[in-house]
Amino acid sequence: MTLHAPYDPGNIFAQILRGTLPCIPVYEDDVALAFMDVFPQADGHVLVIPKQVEARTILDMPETHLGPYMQQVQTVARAVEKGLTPDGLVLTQFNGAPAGQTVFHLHVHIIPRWSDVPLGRHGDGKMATPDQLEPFASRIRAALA
Ligand code: DGP
Repeated sequence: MTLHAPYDPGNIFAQILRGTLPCIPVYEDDVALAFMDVFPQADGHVLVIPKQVEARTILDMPETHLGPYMQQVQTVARAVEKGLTPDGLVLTQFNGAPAGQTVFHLHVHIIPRWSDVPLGRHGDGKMATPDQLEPFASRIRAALA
């Protein structure tokens, strides 16, 4: 995959947006959907993706959609902080395969950090089960309520 390529509507996150693949959601409005990452680098690792756009990377994102989307990234980041009380939060966003991107629909990772817990590697590790993810999702949802 190159940095510049046509948007593939069959990508996993597009399927999640269409409802043809499941996810564990924490937040949704007209602008963005946030859900648990199934390969979490830490407990409570959330992905926030924009809706109503076919943007593979930050470079493709229409300017008029970027501001509202980033506002919702902040909304979810605040809820992760309130719900899980981590010591820190890492936000990451990869553009192009050489940069580490594996799913080609724009997304921001929100990764809680605790001082004494090492960060898991990006794109590594075991797939988490819904039972493992749901307790963190419900605390984030409660923080958004
Ligand atoms: P990136 O490598 O930045 O493109 O991030 C893609 C992330 O998406 C990665 O952390 C793993 C996660 N992921 C991959 N497939 C799925 C899936 O089917 N569902 C969910 N919830 N996350 C996925």
